Amino acid sequence: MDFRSSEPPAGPRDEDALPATAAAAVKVVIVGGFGVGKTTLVGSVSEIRPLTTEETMTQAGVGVDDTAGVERSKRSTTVAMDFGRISINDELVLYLFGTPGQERFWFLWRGLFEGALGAVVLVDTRRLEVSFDVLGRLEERGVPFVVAVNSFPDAPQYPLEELRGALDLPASVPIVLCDARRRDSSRDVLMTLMRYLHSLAVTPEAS
Ligand SMILES: Nc1nc2c(ncn2[C@@H]2O[C@H](COP(=O)(O)OP(=O)(O)O)[C@@H](O)[C@H]2O)c(=O)[nH]1
Ligand SMILES: [Mg+2]
Repeated sequence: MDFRSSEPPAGPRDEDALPATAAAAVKVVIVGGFGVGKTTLVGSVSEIRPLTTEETMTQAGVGVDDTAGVERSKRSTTVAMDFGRISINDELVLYLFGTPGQERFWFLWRGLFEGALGAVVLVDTRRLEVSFDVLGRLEERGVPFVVAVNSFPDAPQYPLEELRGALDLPASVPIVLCDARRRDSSRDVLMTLMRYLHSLAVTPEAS
């Protein structure tokens, strides 16, 4: 019997396997208000096919999900979470969990933050307020985070220090610009978080 076929083999792909050298796996959570680019960031940076639980937005979301100011192409919304993986080097692997920003999903937060070392908060300068609740919740929980300002073309641009003031962020919290659609930019955001977590571990009073 001839088993040759043009179909890809079933089961895990080689690139999905964890490198044999991986010594540490770290859980990182990507949060932010509705439509700030969480699913996009996890998708652009993940080396495995990202798992995403996007649902087409239905009438049920009308009046609940605030789509004002969101890209016109935003036709789906994350109902549970995004999941991806990125190897920072041969030994360190990050597992990324994108969580929905809508208030009706707060109940998911407890489980999602279990064991998380840190978080990335994505913000959209057209709608800073959609990320306020998320920032407050992270501060309450004492989860270390960095802020990434996602660049939408028509979004107003402010100096980062002005945004720091508007978001009421302590001077020690890193704030960076990013384009969540670009892998290198999303990777830089994660590297900023890793450097920040490292600095906190070395000098805990910096937080
Ligand atoms: N121009 C631009 N569009 C983006 C960027 N990030 C996300 N988008 C678009 O914005 C919309 C919302 O992004 P999505 O990742 O679904 O947001 P989420 O609700 O936070 O998961 C989508 O249509 C994306 O294609 C970005 O950096 N620049
Ligand atoms: Mg999403």
